[in-house]
Amino acid sequence: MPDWLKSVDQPVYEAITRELKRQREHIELIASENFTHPAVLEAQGSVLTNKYAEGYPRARWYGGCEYVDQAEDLAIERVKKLFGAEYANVQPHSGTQANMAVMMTVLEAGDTILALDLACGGHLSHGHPLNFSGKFYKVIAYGVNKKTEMLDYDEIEQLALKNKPKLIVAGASAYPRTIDFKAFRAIADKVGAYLLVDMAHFAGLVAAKIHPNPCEYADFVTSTTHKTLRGPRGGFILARNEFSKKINTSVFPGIQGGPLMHVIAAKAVAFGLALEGSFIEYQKQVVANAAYFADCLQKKGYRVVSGGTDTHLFLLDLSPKAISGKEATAVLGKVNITVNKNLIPFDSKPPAVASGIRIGTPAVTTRGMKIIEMEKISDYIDLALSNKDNPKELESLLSKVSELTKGFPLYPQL
Ligand code: DSN
Repeated sequence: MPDWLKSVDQPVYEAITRELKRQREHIELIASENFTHPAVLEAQGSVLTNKYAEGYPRARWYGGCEYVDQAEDLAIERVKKLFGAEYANVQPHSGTQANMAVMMTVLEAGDTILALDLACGGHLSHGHPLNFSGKFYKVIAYGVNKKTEMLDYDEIEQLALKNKPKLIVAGASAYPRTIDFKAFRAIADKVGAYLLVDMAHFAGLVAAKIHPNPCEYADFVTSTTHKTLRGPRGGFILARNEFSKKINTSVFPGIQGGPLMHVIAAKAVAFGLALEGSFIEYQKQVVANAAYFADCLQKKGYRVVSGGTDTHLFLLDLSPKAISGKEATAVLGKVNITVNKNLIPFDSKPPAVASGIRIGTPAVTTRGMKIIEMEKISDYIDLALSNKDNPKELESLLSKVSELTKGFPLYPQL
């Protein structure tokens, strides 16, 4: 860890050191998290944090932007290449801000949007009543089919025909199946709606070309950079050139001031790494690990929502095991396995308790774990949940987890 921090601010240094230790010693299964490359950390911790650069490359409101322009140009060119997009804006500070900028580009307050219900895997920024999207716009939510727990495109079409949304949003935070972008495009065309695909969760899979590319169908594609894409925390927007001016204005000065140039440089590094061949192998392993992991738990009698996964994540319905998502998260935390509680479709429990947990494989795969480790971790999860009131068993599991994580060193260079 850096010596400066240690001597200047001991309490913050300690918090960071402890977090590094936690990341090293825990099995990280939160589907939206990953371990970014040290080169990304270095760019994000660089002197670019000192620079104001409101505006866009070669059209800034501040002097001295020639080198941050280079970084932003690299990020734009690389992300366009990665996804085959005509236009990119890499300034959104987050996925939510990327969604907000797109909505502000094509919607007026009070317009109707059609998006996936949070309870069925949607995201807060797709119309939750407490989020800007739910406050500014009229939100019609689609869900999943009760039997298959998968998107029901006939139902989505019926809702679109009935409610004539101006924008249809596809994409999710907790939906394990491939989304049919072509079907969404056809529905959007039928009602004259714009189509926004939020690919934040599966962007890495798209970049590796092992998942359909929403850029081929959507008017707007938004994403974060830190999930399967394995970059710094942030967002971006892709679209056709015709929307470039309007989106640029929506991001700045619409909803943001100075762009975070250190983060944009780190995004450029992450996009560069994602263009390398090894990124494809990594993403294939992420998906293979998730499928095998879900299978292992199913064989142990757990119910996997929708019967499996096509992506980097799956949902476990714990109601047959008579344990809530909240309790399971706490029990697994005791043995250094990190997950998050999650609503399952048609959940009878409130979001803060939830009947399920969400499990994702991007982070453990970055550590080098393969299906043999997924089998081990599924054993540990089962043992922990079956022995939640047995401190001795939990203690023994903690040592097994510790042995496993030691075999896959994380950030040995830090
Ligand atoms: N909070 C993120 C997730 O965990 O999926 C979505 O933004």
